[in-house]
Amino acid sequence: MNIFNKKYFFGLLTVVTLSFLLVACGGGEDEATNDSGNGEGSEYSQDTWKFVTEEVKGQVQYEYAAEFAKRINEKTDGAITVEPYEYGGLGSETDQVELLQNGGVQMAVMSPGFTGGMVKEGQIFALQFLFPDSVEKTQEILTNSEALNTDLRARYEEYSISPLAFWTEGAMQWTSSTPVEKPSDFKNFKMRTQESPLILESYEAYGADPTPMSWSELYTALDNGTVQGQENPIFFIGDASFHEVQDYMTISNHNNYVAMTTVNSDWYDSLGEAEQKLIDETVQEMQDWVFEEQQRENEKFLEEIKNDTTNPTEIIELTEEQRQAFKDLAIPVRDFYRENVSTVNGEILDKLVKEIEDAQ
Ligand code: 6CS
Repeated sequence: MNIFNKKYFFGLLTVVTLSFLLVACGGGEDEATNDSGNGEGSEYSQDTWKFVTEEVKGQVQYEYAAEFAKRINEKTDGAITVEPYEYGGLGSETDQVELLQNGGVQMAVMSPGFTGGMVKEGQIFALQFLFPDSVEKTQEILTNSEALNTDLRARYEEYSISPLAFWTEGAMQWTSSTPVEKPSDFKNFKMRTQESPLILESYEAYGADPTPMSWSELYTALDNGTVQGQENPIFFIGDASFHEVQDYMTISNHNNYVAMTTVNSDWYDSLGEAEQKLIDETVQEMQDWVFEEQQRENEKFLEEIKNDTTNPTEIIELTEEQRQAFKDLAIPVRDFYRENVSTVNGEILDKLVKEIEDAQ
């Protein structure tokens, strides 16, 4: 647990204004510490890049930005400093999307779930049971997919956001105040979701009553019963202490939590070839690193949740038959995506489905 123990801290998003000022003054909250030089003689000019994330220290996205900062610092002999920012000081997740778009920060780890109202195609990640059950295979597809890295990227670039990589933070599970084992358990169930309309649609398909909200409000909302459950990878459930205010965790593996490494498109285009290559290569190298990081964190927090006798959580492992009952209701949502969400007649989805089939 840390100060973001998240239950106390997040009432205090009033620090937003102050933090914006800090950003404007270039005051990164945790700059890359292991400066490997002062950049003299480096082929790179002195520069500072701000890198905002939706998570806090110890969680995958923030640790990703910190590792990226360290690598850039080393590779440029200290000429380029990357300042990673934890979630909490720069507004909500959707505020952070705007901040990247208007160039207030240069880089961001972004969850497509918070851009769904804008980049319609990005809602593809809301489709449950689409990616393989193997998280490793999923990471391979996210890394190599042309549908995502070329076609979907182009859709984001219409909004000045360039996703340079897609990666998984692990399989998502459900936590709840009443047991969830079959779709009827979701009937009228108040489910917290991210903002994408298609995520809401996916839970309505189970009969649930989805409510979008920021994760900063989630601990309290679960505690006071405003919502009865939520979905997230295990590391996030444990680190944000959601299990403390939930009685059950269903191992459903119904989807992967996908995050994107993004840059402001105009800023990226304005960089020299050497800087672009530096970023691209480092982002690619980080695909294996982040896979191992999420695996380590997810395993660690599964043990912590199991061993937390003060806040016992009953863990329900769905059988394949039980998962199939959810899958049967999730598959038709793909047609809804094709017909009502996609602006390219589901072409990106069709291509992705083919890539997934080929990869398996
Ligand atoms: O549930 C959420 O909204 C948060 N979950 C994760 C795994 N990362 C950040 C995100 O905002």
